[in-house]
Amino acid sequence: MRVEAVELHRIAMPLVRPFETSFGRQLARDVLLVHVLTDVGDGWGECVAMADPVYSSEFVAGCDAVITTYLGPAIIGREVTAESFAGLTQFVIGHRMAKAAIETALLDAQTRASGQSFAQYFGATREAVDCGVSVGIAPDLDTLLAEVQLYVDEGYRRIKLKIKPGWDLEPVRAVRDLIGDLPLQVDANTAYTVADVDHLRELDAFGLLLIEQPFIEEDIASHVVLSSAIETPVCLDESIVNTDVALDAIERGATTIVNIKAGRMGGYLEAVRLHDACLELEIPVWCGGMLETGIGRAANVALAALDGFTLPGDTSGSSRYFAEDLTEPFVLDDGRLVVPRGVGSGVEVRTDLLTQWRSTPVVTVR
Ligand code: OSB
Ligand code: MG
Repeated sequence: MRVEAVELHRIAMPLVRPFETSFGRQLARDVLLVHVLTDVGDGWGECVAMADPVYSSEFVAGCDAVITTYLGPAIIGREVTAESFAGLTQFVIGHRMAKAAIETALLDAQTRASGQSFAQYFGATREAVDCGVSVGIAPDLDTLLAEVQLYVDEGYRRIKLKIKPGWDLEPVRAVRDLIGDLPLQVDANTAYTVADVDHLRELDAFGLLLIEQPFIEEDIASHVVLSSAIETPVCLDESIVNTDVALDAIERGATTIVNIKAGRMGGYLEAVRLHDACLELEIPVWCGGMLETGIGRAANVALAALDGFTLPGDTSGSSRYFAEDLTEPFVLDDGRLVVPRGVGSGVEVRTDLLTQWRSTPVVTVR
C-alpha cells in the first residue's frame, strides 16, 4: 500500500482512579494515536509511551517528535507494508513504542483492506482471553483491599500488585488473606537492587505466580541472582526490548516467564515472534498492558488469544481505566474478554470523543 499521510492525534483521558507505581502517580492517560491514510484505506495505532520517560526512556512528546521528524517521512509516498516497516525504519535506533504505533496503524489499514482480523493475522486460536488486573500502590491498606475486592467481585482471574520498598510484604500478605487462592503476582517496576534479594525472598511465603521486573532494565545479571535465590518465578517486563534479548535472558536463567508487550518491543510482529519462540521453549508468556484505550486493547486481546499466552494478561475491561472508552467498551464476562473478530483491529474510533478529548492540534506528516 502507498502511504499518503500520517496524522498524530493527542488526547487526555482521565483515569477512573489514580494509578500509582514505583515510577509515579498517573491521574490521566496522555494518549498519542497514529492514523495512517493509504491508497487502500486508513488505520489506527496507539502509542503506549507514558507522558514522561519514567517507565522506559520513551515519552509522548519524544514519540511525537521522532514520528514527525524521522519515522513519518520515511514512509510517506512510499509502498509500505506492516512487514516492511521495521526494515524501512531501522536507521532510527530504538524508539520502539513510536515504531510500534505506526506499524500497528499500517497493519490495521492492511488487514482491513484484505478482510482479515488481527486475531487471524496473528494466528490466534481462542475466542476469549483470561483477564487479570494491575492494582496500583494505595495510600493505605484499607484503600488497597477495597479496590482489590472490587476487582474480585467483577470476576478478574488474577490480581497483580504494584510493589516498592516499604510497600511490599504487608500489602501482599493482606491481599493474599483477602483473596484466598486466587492467582496473585507482583510488579516492582525496577524499584529494587540486588542488595534486596534476602528481603524479596520473603515473598516466597505468599505463593505468588511471579515477581515482575525487580531491577533496572539493563541488569539481567541481578535477575539471574534473584531467580536462583527465590522460589517465586522471576518475570521480566522492561528488559524485554526484543526477541533476542528475551532468549538471552531465558538462557541465562533471568526470567522463567515472559511479559509480552508489543509497544515495548517495536510492534506486534516482533511480539508474535517472541511468543512463537517461547512456545517452542515451553516458556509461559502473558500479555502486559500500558493503560491502553480500546484501540490498543483490541490488538492486545487478539495477541493474548495465541496458544502460548497461558497466564491471564493485564488485559482488563475498559471500566478499570476509563469512564468512557474511545471505542466500544471492552466488558468482562466471567473474567474474560471476547477477542474482536471484525476486520483489522475490529474496533472503531469514536471521532466525536477524539475531538472532545483532544489536548493538542492534529499534526499531519505528508
Ligand atoms: O509495568 O506493567 C507495567 C502500566 C503502565 C506502565 C507499566 C505497567 C503498567 C501496568 C498496568 O501494570 C497494566 C494495564 O492494566 O494496562
Ligand atoms: Mg510491569
